Amino acid sequence: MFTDEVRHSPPLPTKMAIHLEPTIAAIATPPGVGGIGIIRISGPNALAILKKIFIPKNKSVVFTSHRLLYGWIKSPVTNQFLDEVLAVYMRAPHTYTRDDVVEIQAHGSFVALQQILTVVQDAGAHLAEPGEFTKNAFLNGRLDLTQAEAVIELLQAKTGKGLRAAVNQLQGGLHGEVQGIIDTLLKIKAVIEVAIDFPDDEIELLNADVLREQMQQVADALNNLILAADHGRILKEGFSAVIIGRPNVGKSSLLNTLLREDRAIVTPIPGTTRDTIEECLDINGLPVKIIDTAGIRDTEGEEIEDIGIKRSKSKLAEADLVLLLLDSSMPLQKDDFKLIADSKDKMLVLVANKADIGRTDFTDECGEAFPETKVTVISAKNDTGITQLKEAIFTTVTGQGTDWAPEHAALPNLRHRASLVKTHSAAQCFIKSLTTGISPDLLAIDLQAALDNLGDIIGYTTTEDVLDQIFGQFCIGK
Ligand SMILES: Nc1nc2c(ncn2[C@@H]2O[C@H](COP(=O)(O)OP(=O)(O)OP(=O)(O)O)[C@@H](O)[C@H]2O)c(=O)[nH]1
Ligand SMILES: [Mg+2]
Repeated sequence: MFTDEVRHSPPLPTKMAIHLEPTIAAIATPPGVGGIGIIRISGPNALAILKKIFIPKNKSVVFTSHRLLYGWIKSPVTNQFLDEVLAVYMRAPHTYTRDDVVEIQAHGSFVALQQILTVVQDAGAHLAEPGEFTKNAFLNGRLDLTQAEAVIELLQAKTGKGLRAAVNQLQGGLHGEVQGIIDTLLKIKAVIEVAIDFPDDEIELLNADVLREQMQQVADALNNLILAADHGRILKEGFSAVIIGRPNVGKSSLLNTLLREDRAIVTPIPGTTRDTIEECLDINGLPVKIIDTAGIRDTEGEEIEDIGIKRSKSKLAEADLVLLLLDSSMPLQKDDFKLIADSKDKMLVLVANKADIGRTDFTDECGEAFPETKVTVISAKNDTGITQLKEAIFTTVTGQGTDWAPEHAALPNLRHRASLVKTHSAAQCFIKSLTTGISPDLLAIDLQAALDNLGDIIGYTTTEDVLDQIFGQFCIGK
């Protein structure tokens, strides 16, 4: 997989050029029983190791690159045949890591795979660290850091939109945007450096208006990426939505209808739900953690219900979005008004449930009571209005219509965002300094700060600690 070259920036950091690694190996498929399981070996001795442990069916076979071979794995120590396998040798650089790679497709028994891995280690491979294959791909310059991070996002994507965003980043979407800004900054840097080298000609060489305009374009591009990071967070990590309301308004019924399963107990007895129930849901491509809660009301000191209500209130405080459920079959109650007041700092979707037995003037009553908030009318029991409710949730959270598709653009993550914000402030300092007529040497400092921060995103200047943190998030074998 992923043996194709991905678009890459020209200059490699020095550490990439001097990178030498041992041959590493790991089980690349998840633990458990599967039809097949894959062991991946990467490094200069990958082929030598394969030759030591693999007995091809066709004895005269040549180990041609990227060709699948059939045979058996045999332990050179015990001479025991371990499994019937397919094996492929892929010669560098057209591989995932850009080193020589061997993949052995064995039967998907975890014990059998462990035994083969032990034999591979006996033949000279080191056990790979989590993410070490991808880290080597990065160090060897096949992927930049944003693309390596895209691999994690691809593996962890919760929805189709999240997956498409990861693929876009893996194809170099974010890399291209950042590299474009770096290229502009390098052009500005060239002008500043000439001005530093020829101070007498400073006035003619430094056309402040042109430089200011160029840097303003950089600042605008950075701003757009910072905004896109906020979209990316919603799209990749999702948000939490808590269903809140008086007892018996149909909160658990709504949870069950959204999940399309009988998850929570539903009864006509007010106070049925005592504990909170959390489930994951895909709402128009956004990952949502949805939480059903105990109905909130003034109780007469019923201990268990009181604990449940306390939990409901703390979930209300933590959640990103509140789905406030009202019972449209009866007039608005004092507790409804109280709950709306409690949700005033939250993103709010007001839902009138029980439309099938609802009062005809209920929406008018809501309109008068809460003129600022639109009400979505549903019947959780009869499964009506649910599409409209999902749309209301989507637009409230994203501020966009349901055709919103940010996954096709570059979506920086929080790490990138922090560097973009620093770059933006360096760009602003540069513009300010130009206006006040500061010397080219000082302008060069702001410029270098901007370049270094962008270099951190791509991985040109990223420290070992940050790299360890990023690749530590991977699983072993990736
Ligand atoms: N007619 C009608 N009844 C509904 C609807 N939604 C829920 N109900 C009924 O209302 C009653 C309470 O439903 P639940 O889903 O348990 O309500 P809840 O808000 O979770 O209640 P608590 O857990 O006690 O706070 C049950 O009898 C449901 O069948 C609806 O859309 N229409
Ligand atoms: Mg309930």
